[in-house]
Formats: sequence, C-alpha cells, structure tokens
Amino acid sequence: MSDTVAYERHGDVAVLKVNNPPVNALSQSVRQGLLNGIERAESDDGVRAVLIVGEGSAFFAGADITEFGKPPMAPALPDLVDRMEASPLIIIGSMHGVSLGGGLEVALGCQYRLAVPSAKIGLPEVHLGLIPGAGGTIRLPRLCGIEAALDIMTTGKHVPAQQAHALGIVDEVRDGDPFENGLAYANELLAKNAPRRVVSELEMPKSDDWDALYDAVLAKSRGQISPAMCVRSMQGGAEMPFAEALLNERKIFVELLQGDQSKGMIHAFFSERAVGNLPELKGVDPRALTQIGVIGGGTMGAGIATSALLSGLNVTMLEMSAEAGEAARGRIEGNLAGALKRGKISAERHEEIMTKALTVVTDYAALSDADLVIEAVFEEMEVKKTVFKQLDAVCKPGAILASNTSYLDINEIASVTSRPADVLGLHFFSPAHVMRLLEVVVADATAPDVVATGFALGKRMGKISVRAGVCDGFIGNRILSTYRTCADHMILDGASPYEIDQALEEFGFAMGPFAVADLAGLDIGWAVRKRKRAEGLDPRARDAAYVDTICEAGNFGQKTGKGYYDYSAGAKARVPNPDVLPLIDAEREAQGITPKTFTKEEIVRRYMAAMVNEAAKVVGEGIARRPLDVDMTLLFGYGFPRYRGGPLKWADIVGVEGLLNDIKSYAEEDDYFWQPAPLLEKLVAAGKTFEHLNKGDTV
Ligand code: T1G
Repeated sequence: MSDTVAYERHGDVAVLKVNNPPVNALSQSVRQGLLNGIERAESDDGVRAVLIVGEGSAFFAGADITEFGKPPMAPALPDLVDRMEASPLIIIGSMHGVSLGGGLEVALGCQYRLAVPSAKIGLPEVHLGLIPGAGGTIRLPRLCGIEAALDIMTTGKHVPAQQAHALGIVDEVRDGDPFENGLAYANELLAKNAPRRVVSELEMPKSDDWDALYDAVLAKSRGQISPAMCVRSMQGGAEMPFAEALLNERKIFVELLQGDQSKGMIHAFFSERAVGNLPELKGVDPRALTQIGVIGGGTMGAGIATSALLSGLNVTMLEMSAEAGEAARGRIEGNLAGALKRGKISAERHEEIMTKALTVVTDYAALSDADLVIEAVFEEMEVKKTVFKQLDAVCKPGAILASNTSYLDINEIASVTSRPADVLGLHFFSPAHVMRLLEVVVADATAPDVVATGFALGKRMGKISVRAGVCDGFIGNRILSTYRTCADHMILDGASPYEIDQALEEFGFAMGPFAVADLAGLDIGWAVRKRKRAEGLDPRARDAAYVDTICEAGNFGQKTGKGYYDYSAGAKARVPNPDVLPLIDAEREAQGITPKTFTKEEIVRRYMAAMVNEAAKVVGEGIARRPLDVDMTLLFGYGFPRYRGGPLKWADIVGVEGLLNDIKSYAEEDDYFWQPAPLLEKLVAAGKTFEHLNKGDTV
C-alpha cells in the first residue's frame, strides 16, 4: 500500500484507512495509496465493497495545497475519482471532521456517504481563487441541485452533516466511530444488495438562464472571478457529456491556478498561519491567562473587553466613575447582543458573561489579581503614563501591562514602570470585537514570554496577530499614513477624492481612502496633522490644508452627516459633498498648481507604489519581521483585497523592478516624499522578490 494508506480486510469489505497528519491532505502518496487499494480490493477474492475512512482529525482536508505550482504528480485527483466510479465494487466513504474540496470530491466518487454528526463538508476552493477541480462542480449539483450546490461552492462554507444529509449529499448520519460505523453500514448495504449508485450517472440539473446566474454571482464577488467560474463549469456539466464537462472543469481550474488571484489567495492562506510562527518564540511558554483587566470603557475598551469575554476570559473593566462604568457595561452588552443574534453565544452564556465574567469597577485595587491589563484610554502620552504608574503600583508581580495605543512609543510608556519587561503594545482595530488584526508591539525591554502571551491572547480571541516593532504607527498605520498622503498629493495635483475612491474600489478595496476617512472620522486625521505640524513639518513636505477647512466647518464624515461625502440620504447612498471640490480648487490656486488628469491606472499605480515603498522600509527596518507580516496586516486591518495577497505579494506579481523605476520617476517631481526604500533597491539589484525574504533568504 503506501505509508499513508493502510489496507485491511474485514469479511467482504476491504477497508482503506488514510493517515496523513495533520489533516489528511490528499497528497500524491494518499492518492496513490487509494488507487492501489481499490485495485487490490478488486483482485482480492470475496471482496464486494470498499470502505474509505480517515484516521486523525479529518476525512480529507482537500488536495495538498503545498503541491500547487509544482509539476503535477499522478495519479491526478480527477482520475482517481473517475477510477472509483468505474470500480465494480461498492465504495463507501465514512466521514468525520472535515471533508473539504478534493476531500468532498473523493466522497462524491463513492457510491454511498456516511458521516458522524460533527462532520462538516464543503468546497472552499474559491477561498484559494480556484473552483473545485476533481468533478465537484458537476457531481454535487446531481445530488443537491443547482441552487444549493452554487451556495456551497461560491461561499466555500462548511456544511454540517445533518444539513448535508437534508440536501441529499450525505446518505446517513450516525454517531460513533467512523470506522466501526462505516463497516456496519457497508455490511448493511451488502446485505440488502444495495445497487451501485454512481453520482456521475445521475441526472444533471439545468438552469434556464446560466448567464443570469453567472452575473448574480459575479456581482457579489467584489472583483474575484473564481466564484462566477463555478457557474460556467456547472453549465458545462449541463450542456456536455460528463467526460467533456470534466475536461472543461479542469481547463477552468488550471486557468485559475495559473492566474494572479489564486497566487494571492494561496499566499494569504499560508501566510495567515505562518505570521504567528516566530522563530524567537519557539519553546517560549506564554504566561497563564484567566483574568484580564481593561482600563477605559470607550468604543475600543468595550470592544476589547467584548472580544476577551467571548473568548472565555473574565474581565475587570475599570472606568473613572460609576456612570462611565455603566455606560461601558452598556456598550459591551450592545456588542454581545450582536453575537447573541448571530448565534455566536447562547442566551445562557450571555447572561453568565454579563453577571459573572464581567466586573465593572472604579478602583485600581480591583486589578491586583489580573494576569494582564490592557489600557485603552485617551491617546495622550501623559494620560497613558499616569495609568501605567497606577497599574505598576497595584498589579501583582508577573502581571503583564499592555497599551492599546495606535502609535505612541511603548518604550516611553514602559519607562515609567518598575517592570518594563512586562510591558508591550496590544494594538486592536476598531471595532475590536470584529476586526481580526492585532499588532503585538514589542518594546526594547519586552520579555519573550510576554510576547508569547500577547500572541496566545490573540489566538484565544481569534485574532491574526502580527509582531510589530516600535515606531510611529507601528506597521499598519505607518504604511496607511504614507499611501494616504500619496492620495492627498494626487488631489492637489488634479485628481478628485471621488475618482481616487472609485479607482481603488475597482482595484478591490472594500472602500476607497476618502470613504474610509469619513467612516473613521475626519477629526482623527485632523488631530494627527495638527500633531505633526506642532512637532515641526519638514518644509519639503506637501501639506493639504483644504481638509482642515472641511473639519473647521464641523464636517467629520459619517458621524456628522457630512465629510468628503454627504450622508443625508444614508451611508450607503454616499453622495459627493458639493463643498469639497471648490475647496480643492482654491487650494490648488493658492499653491499655484495647474491640475492634471489622472487615469484610474495611474491612481492605482501611484497609491500602490507608495504603499509598497513604505512597506519595504518597515520590513527593512525590522518593524515587521517578514513581508508576509505586512501583507497580513493590510489584509486583516485595512481592507486590502485578499485575492491580491497583500501589497508585497502584489508587488512580486506585478514586478518589483518596474515599481522601483516608477518610484524613481515620481521622485523627479518630489524627491522628499518619493525616497526609494533601500530594501527595494537591494531586492531589485539582487534579482530577488519579497517572497525570497518570506522563505528566509536575505539581501
Ligand atoms: N493542504 C496542505 N496543507 C494543509 C491543508 C491542505 N489542504 N489544509 C491545512 N493544511 C495545513 C495548514 O497549512 C497547517 O499547516 C496545518 O495543516 C493545520 O491547518 C482538487 C484543488 C482543514 C479546516 O481549502 O480550511 O481540494 O501551519 O492550522 O485550524 O478541488 O486547515 O501546521 O504547518 O488551518 O484545524 C481545498 C484548507 C484545497 C482546506 C483545519 N481545501 N484547510 O483547520 O488547522 S483545494 C481547503 C483548512 C482542493 C480540489 C481542490 C483548514 C482545516 P502548519 P490549520 P485548523
């Protein structure tokens, strides 16, 4: 057999037990083992049925994604599934854990499917920029119809066993051991001479308007193409003989695999798992966490407390007064109401959280037994220092003191405590109980086990945690500040906020930078500009004062009903604020600028060049450990389109040399803003890419 597939004879049933940890990916060895097992069963006298069952955590997690991009190795998965259907034996799949992608396609190659109640099935290939490539698009609809099959394929959702049974995808749901159940079920089928039931021989449902289906899926996919291509592959299944339809599906799959979107999404899949694996934390145990404190119950503090409570932690929320404490409790209850409504928590758990797990206090002494305290008070250094001095005085030895600051110097905050090794930044993104990004900001004195505890807390809260060094804005906000400035420069030079938003939303951002500014509040940027002016702006820095005029009129965006856009008709129906363009014209005139036009392509190119250039500086200075750390930051905190993998994956795909050449040409207009990142120049000189650095290469 093979070292991943064992062959066992149990009476009239040949059992193929698959063991390929950690998730039984369908590697070449597994595919070969299954093929060998079926051929052996067919020549094993007396065998009338084959049972396929997984060992460990899953039936099959799908094709082995690590094989993508490498020369294909036989047997190909579609051929294996075809061979299963061609067998004269009855083949049964007994599923547990997940059966995803190729894993479900192997199950569809079986003639009968059994699952334990906790099993889940799915076709998540669209999350990799692909479509199912081993018959899933033309077998699944034969069992559950077009609508249900499309819903499963285009969302990539995991479907629980009972629902899969109701849809006709799974024949039986039985509790117990997958092998024992599977063997019993196989013998039942043999005892009643159950007929061979080959899925591809079932009737393929048809749609009377495939184009409408295609358009509807495309409209919901926000620039991603593989969901809509599932429709085209299914259409092939309805209009072609099965073998031809299978080749058509394979053709679409290969085209997508060779395309940029799957490169970006496969990069995202592995990077979101790699970003938390830091060599410096190997063997470092995090400190125990059961009770945490949160200082400040505003939007951020309440969001952080909500996220911690939902992860099962007890939270002591400290506010300055009983009234403020009650207001904080109300914000937390409001956040939890959403979780209750979406079924993330039960009514009992909600009650338990609000009556037991959450304590609201006004006295710092109540934090004396907290394992970790997160401060989320006003973004002003002196206020933070006062809080940290008080925490240092009351918290037990070994308690970790964290700041949620979005840009202030953690070293300076740590310097007012007696325990700088226990101090770090935990920068959450608003709303903190929804956004998955967490920047774990490591100061000079932060101890390794404190960093490990920050990552452990993030994991427990379901965050994607990224290690960041100390600088103004850490990773995300520092890069945001640069590409946002680039957008302002383009406005001064002739583009409108509305053209820029449209160009970036067509590129794939959920919202353009000016719509985002309106959402976050223009007063935040206004405060940053005032701070930077007070600190002393470099005379070479270009300044866009027109935004201040918008703010001075009290227009801060959505929260005041007007900013770059007018929201009187509602946030969704955002309409340009007619006061804005005249302000921009006046600013250009005041600065003696003759406006020029920008194409959408140039807007995107400049915006992304600024983002990549600053990201390269962030990696080059060690603020981010690897390029993938920046990619995950932008994906999970800033709405960067996942199918592009992140700014530095995008840079590798479009070519770093061309980007550097563009930056140098922009520098001829403004050599202060456009200073090429040394790391970018080194990569181009060495003929390397950011991916080389992700794999540990150096330049
Ligand atoms: N191939 C290779 N490695 C995989 C893998 C896969 N399919 N799935 C997971 N891993 C690795 C993962 O990188 C990590 O490695 C470890 O397993 C644990 O994963 C023809 C072409 C199964 C729900 O898209 O959704 O079939 O970091 O941390 O949280 O149509 O992994 O430890 O070194 O995520 O318990 C379709 C992807 C493939 C499923 C388990 N299948 N995987 O979650 O563990 S395309 C998928 C998942 C396909 C066919 C097409 C999850 C999981 P490391 P983990 P988890």
